[in-house]
Amino acid sequence: MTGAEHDLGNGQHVTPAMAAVFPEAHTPLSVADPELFALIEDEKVRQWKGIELIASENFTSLPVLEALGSCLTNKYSEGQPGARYYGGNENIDKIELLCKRRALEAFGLSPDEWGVNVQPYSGSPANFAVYTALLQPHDRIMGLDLPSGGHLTHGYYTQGKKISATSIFFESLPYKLNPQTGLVDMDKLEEKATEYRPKMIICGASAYPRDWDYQRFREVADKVGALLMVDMAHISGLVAAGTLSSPFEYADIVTTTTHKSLRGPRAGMIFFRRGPKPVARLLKGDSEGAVYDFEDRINFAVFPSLQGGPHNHQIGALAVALKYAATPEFKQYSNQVVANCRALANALLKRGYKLVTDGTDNHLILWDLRPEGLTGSKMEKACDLCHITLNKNAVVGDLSAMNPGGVRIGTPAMTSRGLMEPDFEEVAGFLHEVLEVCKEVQSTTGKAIKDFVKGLEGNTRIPDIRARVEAWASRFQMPGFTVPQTAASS
Ligand code: DSN
Repeated sequence: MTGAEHDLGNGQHVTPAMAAVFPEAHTPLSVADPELFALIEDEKVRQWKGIELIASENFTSLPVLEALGSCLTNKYSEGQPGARYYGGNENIDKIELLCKRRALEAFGLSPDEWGVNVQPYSGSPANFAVYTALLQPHDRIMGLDLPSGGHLTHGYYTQGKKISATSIFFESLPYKLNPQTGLVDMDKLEEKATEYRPKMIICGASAYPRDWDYQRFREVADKVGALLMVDMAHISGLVAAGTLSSPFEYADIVTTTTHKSLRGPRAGMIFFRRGPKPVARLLKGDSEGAVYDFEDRINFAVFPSLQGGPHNHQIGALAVALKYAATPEFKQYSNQVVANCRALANALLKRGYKLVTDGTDNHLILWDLRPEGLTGSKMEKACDLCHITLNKNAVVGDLSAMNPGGVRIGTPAMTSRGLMEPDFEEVAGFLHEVLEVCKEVQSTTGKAIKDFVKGLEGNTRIPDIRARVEAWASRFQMPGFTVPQTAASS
């Protein structure tokens, strides 16, 4: 042994040979890389002292973080449990099977009717794997338009440019919101689908404050002979908890990320139907008694078509999150996410502000800032300076996502820190103050964003709001990690 620092306890030690080739093998991050360590500590403080309102973010748990930082990251395991391309997967197989079992249980699914692939690295690869598996190049798809709240991977393109790979490799015709109500225009969707005859209809969004009429989507899909894929990434935690309606009765395929309302690690899943097809879902070429053939096609699309080795640390961490997603406490959490969102919405409405659809059913609201003479970018920037994190977002009637007229605000992350309805009324108070500053600044600088940002930076109310936001937010505990002692006592 070369020194006390190499004694690992339990009778184990770092040998001189290992120390020579791998000196940091057992060194804590704080010693091995103080520069990166300090940046992570700074990020912990940022997360703790701020009000986190990005609707797609959440704070995960210590056991999820532990599994993410475990030795599972070391292992290659291409293929499926029991049929891998490398040896040494006896433990990884058990972990992936556990994760799949828990995924089905969390959403109340029978393995006779549904299967799941838990290997997608995240939501975008999951969606592209579905398209790769079930569509031919240039097949037609229909998804919610991005300026209407849809996701890039649902086929987004602009007048001059195909933006998403989904629109590069497939023909995409978006459906939209009804400009009067801000709700998905189901009649128009049906009319367009009847003419366009898509091979797949994609239901789901990144910025939609209401629940979905899955039954109507199914009816349209059946009418035109399309597959129905539901991307429930934003709401999967609320679906698992039963807080929102479930798409599984109606969908052929359901995809999701796992780090949003589900509160797991950053990863993705694809659920696919198994077993005999109901007569109403027989597609052209299917005979009666046909069975779903999605499983092999989807597994093959994930690997070898699109991905390499699964990220086993993510799959292990996801198994942990799914265990908790099936508990009564998670149901209570999800109900609170929605109750908090309603409280926030009502507090803003009471102040006379305009929300898209005048409220919310789920974890997010879309605040239309156009009646205030502001853009989403300005509010986002001002909030950032006050240590409130949210994002600019298109609101119904915006033609482009580049200069949107509103902001998207979500409650999953702060609900994980224990905030309740009265706390979100205080959040509305902070947002109101920031908006007032924006108006005041714009009245002196004019509308140009460069001048506006300069005006914000020189505004004396901002440091005061920031100090009060930080003092307020740091009263709430952080899940998953302890804040650095120096920050906690400052
Ligand atoms: N970027 C995510 C969101 O914020 O909605 C979706 O992928």
